[in-house]
Amino acid sequence: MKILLVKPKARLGAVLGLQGFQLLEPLELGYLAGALPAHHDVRVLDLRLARFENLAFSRTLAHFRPEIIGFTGYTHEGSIIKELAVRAHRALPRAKIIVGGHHATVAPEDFETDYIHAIVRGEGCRPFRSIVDRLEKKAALDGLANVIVPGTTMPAADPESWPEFPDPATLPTPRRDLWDPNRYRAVWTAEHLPKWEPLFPPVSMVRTSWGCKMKCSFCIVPFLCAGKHQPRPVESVVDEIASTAANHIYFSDDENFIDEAFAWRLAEALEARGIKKRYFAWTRSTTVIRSPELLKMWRRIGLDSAFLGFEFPTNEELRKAKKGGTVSGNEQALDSLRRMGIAVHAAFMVQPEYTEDDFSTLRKYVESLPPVQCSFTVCTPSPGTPDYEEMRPKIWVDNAHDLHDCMHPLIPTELPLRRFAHLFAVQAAVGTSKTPLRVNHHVAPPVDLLRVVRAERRYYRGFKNMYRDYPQDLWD
Ligand code: B12
Ligand code: SF4
Repeated sequence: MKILLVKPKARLGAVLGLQGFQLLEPLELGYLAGALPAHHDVRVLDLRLARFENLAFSRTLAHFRPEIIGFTGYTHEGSIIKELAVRAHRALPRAKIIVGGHHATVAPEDFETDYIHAIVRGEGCRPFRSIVDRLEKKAALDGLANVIVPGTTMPAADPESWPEFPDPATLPTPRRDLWDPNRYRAVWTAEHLPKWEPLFPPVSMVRTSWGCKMKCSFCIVPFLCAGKHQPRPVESVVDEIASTAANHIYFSDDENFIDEAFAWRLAEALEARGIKKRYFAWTRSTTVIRSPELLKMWRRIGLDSAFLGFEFPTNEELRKAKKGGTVSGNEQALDSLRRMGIAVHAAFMVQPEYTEDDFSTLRKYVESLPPVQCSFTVCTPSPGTPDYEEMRPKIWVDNAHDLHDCMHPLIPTELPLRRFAHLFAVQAAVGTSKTPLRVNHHVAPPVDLLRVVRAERRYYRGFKNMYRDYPQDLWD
């Protein structure tokens, strides 16, 4: 069968701003394609790469004429997917339209329409293969695990009913042959890079494990993975990394080192195979403090940079968010990683209730840190979680899902919205000024420096103009 897998292009300026720094492979679509028998003709259409996404979509439909179209998407892309599905239905009324991904998992009811034929929740490989098998035999789609056929009963909306993640050993190898690896690049952070080393190398995204054992109150991951961390078989990860064309690997785990034994085995296996790549990983301050030798080992095999959720500049906020760490612990982890030569990406969150003083506290705190790459989001519970239900009566817009990019406040801000957006943008600018390669005056190719300047401007503008995504009466 002819199968088209589509990743939509976001509309929110804040997300597009972030994309100026990182545009990563559509890994989820590679997994789905990898799960299908080889006789199908599968294509990936990543609309993030298109200047005119509607045109690119219509052209592909007209030339390829898929019989099955699969859409992936985050919550802020839900409406965009529905619009694309309508266009696909009009152009190819006989094509079957399937949706999956994060929004389909947390809010499947949003996709209950006449022109969507199946909604897949949770991990999609096995359900998607079953759907394609059934469609090939012209059979109905009812009764498949984790597949909802619109028009039939929707499952309960609480996280208890979310599908469990399967054993990662049963998952296929993602098909990276379906896209051009050179199109996917991310700004590469490190404490020091050799002179003239490019700042935006081609990057492959690899997942070594699923889930996290922690239960930070703001995070959706514990719900998605039922509180479990499940690593992949070491050999399959090593084979996948060895086979990627890119020299730079961005891990898309939730926490790369939380299972120490697995992380040791993986590092040793990569070293034994003589694989020399550069890595970016996600971890916690508590893990770094607990396992410095493990981090040193990873540094030895190529870990350039690690993501740490600093979240807040005060212990009171960290306690409230059940982060299980402290401000001094974050600083200790930062110091320890820097001494190993590993750069830190520190992620912070602001709250809609933030006042001028709170922003000032965060700004001063970030300014006081040693060189570090920073990012900022607004603390926003995910649809489907108890925290979201608690917030729901206070939501001040009709289209909350369209604004759910963790950068738009969904409840009234204490400050006037335009002022909030301004201070948020200033915060982002303070953050970018601290980046290690900038502080250390890395000598980079001029074209890359230009790209950084452009990305920073776009990122800043995306934050500053965020208030325009709301009805005008909420601006001031
Ligand atoms: C890595 C990551 C990123 C990376 C890169 C993602 C990318 N490809 O561009 C970066 C850092 C750039 C990023 C950015 C953002 N991210 Co992010 N990210 C993640 C993370 C940690 C892993 C995602 C991933 O790659 N998984 C690996 C793939 C293989 O798995 P998957 O996407 O889940 O896909 C499987 C299933 O969902 C299903 N499936 C998916 N699509 C489809 C389609 C069909 C047809 C079918 C049948 C099945 C199916 O099968 C897939 C294969 O197993 C998740 C957390 C998590 N645990 O999921 C957050 C997460 C997805 N991100 C999130 C958000 C909000 C964002 C941002 C919008 C905000 C921000 N401030 O960071 C931005 C914008 C990204 C965008 N383009 O819109 C949220 C989404 C919440 C939601 N309800 O939508 C998550 C869940 C984090 C969170 N804690 O809330 N992210
Ligand atoms: S440690 Fe990270 S991934 Fe795990 S629950 Fe907390 S925020 Fe989520």
